[in-house]
Amino acid sequence: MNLQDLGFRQFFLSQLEDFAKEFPNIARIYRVDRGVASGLGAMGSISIKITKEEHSLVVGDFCIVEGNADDSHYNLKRILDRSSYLRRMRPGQQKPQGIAANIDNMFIVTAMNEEFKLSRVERYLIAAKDSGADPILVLTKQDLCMDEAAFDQKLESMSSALPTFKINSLTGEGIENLQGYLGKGQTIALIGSSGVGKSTLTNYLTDSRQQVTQELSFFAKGKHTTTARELFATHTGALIIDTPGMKEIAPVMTESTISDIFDEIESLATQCRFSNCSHETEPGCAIQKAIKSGQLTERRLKNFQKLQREQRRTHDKGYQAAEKKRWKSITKSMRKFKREQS
Ligand SMILES: Nc1nc2c(ncn2[C@@H]2O[C@H](COP(=O)(O)OP(=O)(O)O)[C@@H](O)[C@H]2O)c(=O)[nH]1
Ligand SMILES: [Mg+2]
Ligand SMILES: [Zn+2]
Repeated sequence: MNLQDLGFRQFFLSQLEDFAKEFPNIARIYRVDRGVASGLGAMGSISIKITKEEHSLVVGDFCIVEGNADDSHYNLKRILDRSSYLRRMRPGQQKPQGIAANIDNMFIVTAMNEEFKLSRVERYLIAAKDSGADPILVLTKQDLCMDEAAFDQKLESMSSALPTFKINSLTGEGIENLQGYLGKGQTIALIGSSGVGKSTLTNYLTDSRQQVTQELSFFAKGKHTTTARELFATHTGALIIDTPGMKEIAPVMTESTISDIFDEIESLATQCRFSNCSHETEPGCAIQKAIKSGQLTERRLKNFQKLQREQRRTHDKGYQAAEKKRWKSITKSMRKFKREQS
């Protein structure tokens, strides 16, 4: 297997200390299971033992392994620095969970029906920003869309210049327009809610029978098919990672990634009369003015503010400490109240 065809390039090459020695031991991870990962490299397809400490390994990683084909026991020596890293927060956990690495383009997949929500797309855009991969919006089930004009209008209210493609994965219509992202050695990851058609698109592009769509497996097992994140090769030599359904991604957010996605709101805010404007009822509010004139939607402002609150709640230690203190004092006064009542 040619490493370049696996997505290996200068960025990774420059991390090698001894090219001649390390080159034969480079593998790209195409599947991760408990305790073992599957990799592909010059040595062919291999299994790599992973210990607890190495559980940060994700699909798409490039790594250096140790071992040989004879005893088929490869060990992980080193994970190469990632050119991009898709990750998410999980409820009740402090540390983000890695999803996939070294992705060039992230396909945000959403269906052109009731499933479609701009606020969800904006959430995915923040996840893409955090990952370092370039986002592409892929709208599936074009055949089921009743009012395309209304749909386009919705899309326009999102200010970013996001490359957008409408497809029908059952017939393949529109998929040819994605070819620019599907060249040899290019890596893409599909993310989106369960049922939007990620596996169907993956199947169309890979023509593989390893992956069956939900519909087929429904009879077989009565549950979803995409159980593991896996890297597949498309007809055109691109590498594609399908992800099992994530209902709503909780991206790792910073003030700056949110500002990047909502940059027009940030720049409007600088034009408000008061520098501490809450954009509600203050006179001279540039944001309220933009909403009245139809330049900005109320929905977008609301989502922006919601994400900002979420960001502070999950990532801002000072905010968390203040909240904790506030709740402590509420609980205390409630106890006092109860005591006085009895
Ligand atoms: N009409 C229509 N149905 C589609 C399209 N793409 C996928 N589907 C159907 O949507 C269902 C869910 O697809 P699947 O690929 O399993 O979704 P996933 O959960 O995102 O992987 C299946 O029944 C597919 O046949 C499309 O473009 N048009
Ligand atoms: Mg699927
Ligand atoms: Zn304002």
